[in-house]
Amino acid sequence: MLFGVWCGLVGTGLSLLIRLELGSSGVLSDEHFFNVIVTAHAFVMIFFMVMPIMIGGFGNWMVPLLIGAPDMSFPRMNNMSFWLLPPSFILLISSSLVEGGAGTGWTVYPPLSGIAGHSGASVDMAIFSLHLAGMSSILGAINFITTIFNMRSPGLTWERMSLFVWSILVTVFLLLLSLPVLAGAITMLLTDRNFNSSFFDPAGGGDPILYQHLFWFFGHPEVYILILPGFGIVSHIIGNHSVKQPFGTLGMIYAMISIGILGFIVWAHHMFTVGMDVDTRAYFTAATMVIAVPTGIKVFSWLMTIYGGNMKMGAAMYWVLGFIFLFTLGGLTGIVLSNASLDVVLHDTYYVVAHFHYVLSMGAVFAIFAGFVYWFPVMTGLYLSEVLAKCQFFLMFLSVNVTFFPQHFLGLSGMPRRYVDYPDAYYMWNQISSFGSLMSVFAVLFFIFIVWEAFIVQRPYLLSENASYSREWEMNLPPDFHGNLETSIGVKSGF
Ligand code: HAS
Ligand code: CU
Repeated sequence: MLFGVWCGLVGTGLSLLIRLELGSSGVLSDEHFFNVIVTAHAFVMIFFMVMPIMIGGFGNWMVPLLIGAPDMSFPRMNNMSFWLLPPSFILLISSSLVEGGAGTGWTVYPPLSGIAGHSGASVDMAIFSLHLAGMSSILGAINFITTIFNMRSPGLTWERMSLFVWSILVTVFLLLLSLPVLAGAITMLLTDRNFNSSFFDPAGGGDPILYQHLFWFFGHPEVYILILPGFGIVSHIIGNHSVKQPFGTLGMIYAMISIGILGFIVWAHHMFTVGMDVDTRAYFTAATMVIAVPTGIKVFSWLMTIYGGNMKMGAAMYWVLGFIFLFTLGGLTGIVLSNASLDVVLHDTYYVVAHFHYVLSMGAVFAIFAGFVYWFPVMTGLYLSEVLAKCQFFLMFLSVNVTFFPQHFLGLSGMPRRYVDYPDAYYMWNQISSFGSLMSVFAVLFFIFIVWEAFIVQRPYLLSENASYSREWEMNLPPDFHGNLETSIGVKSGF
């Protein structure tokens, strides 16, 4: 979790560089270097911030507690899963120090990522970085599957298991099934670059579109990998703050499994402009739209849990409500993009950038903030200042909306993504967006201050004051649960 937070600060720094460049028109930096920053920003945020915090951090910490296990199945494999990440991160960062860096975007499409587009070693280093990060995730996934299948406490049946644990279980299956495909694609790219193969080179009978299919067969499940643990955190917090079982728990489980399965059969909605035939585009449009159904089940079940619940409006709940509102907004623009005919004009514009930042910066990141604020007492034995935490939420809510809402307008009026400059017609919305980004950096610094303040002031976490948050409530167990929690959990935390 600390590694993820630290990388998150690196990623935030990179995002501020992007917004500083785009805060005014006229090229201030080297065009290729701009793309190197964009590429590094995406990789750092996806592989070194969201995944390590959600799966590596909250997953490893909370899953054993929530299933009543003393620890994960394979602690040493877990350790290796972690220690693969620092070298992976170092490879990524140092890739931008050799031969001008990798300016390929996180998708690493050939021919730009081929030997003609990037002749130096930087893309090779980025590929090795992805190999290591992928290995780390696969080891983690094996560990979670083994732990959740074998180490649940007696009586904790599948339907009774916490929705957070379910979300991690579905996520790690997606990891296990999608990452090897990415590994294959980037290894083929590596041999194309270095050993004269031509998987993606038409000159040797290959096809660059094949790379896009392989990448997005991984890439689309990956976006659900980024959001599903967030869904779990949100369900968990809503269930506990409303002091009742989450509404439609079984439906939520089926919805997550459906999202996981459907996520594997929609990948070509990222490729509507490559020249697929119209029937194929119709299929991928329809299949993509179907995902709104299980996702709608999640959203409406959360709302129904809040409705009629005995709500405690703590700071964590603010983040959760912000999540539901803004994730839904981002999901709806996703539905817009899933229309192949609309996507022909919107593809590679800022509309796409606005879409994925609503589901990521305001979906995944809001869920991380919610989880951090909610579990902070469990992790440290201390309370955050509720007043400061609520103020910080409003500052962040305002600033990310100021940053990303104008990007819808930029995209609709045709501003392309991954460009260092723009015509003056796009000046106003870009300036506003950059202002919001600067504000959000201050909001992040404010959050660091709040955490520091909690350690200085040392407000203790008293179990007796939290009688309604009994261990059974934490685990989302029904009141008639007669399992054997006491013996299997051991003395682990302040639950
Ligand atoms: Fe997405 C591109 C479509 C969810 C992340 N997405 C991206 C990229 C990222 C990303 C990172 O079809 C850019 C990748 C790149 O670098 O190029 N996305 C969808 C759809 C959903 C969706 C349909 N995306 C996510 C999540 C992400 C994420 C979650 C990460 C956390 N996305 C696309 C498409 C592209 C795309 C196109 C390619 C664009 C291009 O040209 O490059 C769905 O899962 C969203 C479902 C959620 C909802 C909201 C709640 C549901 C309710 C039920 C009622 C709603 C209904 C819909 C019935 C829909 C409340 C009615 C429709 C109305 C408009 C009113
Ligand atoms: Cu997708």
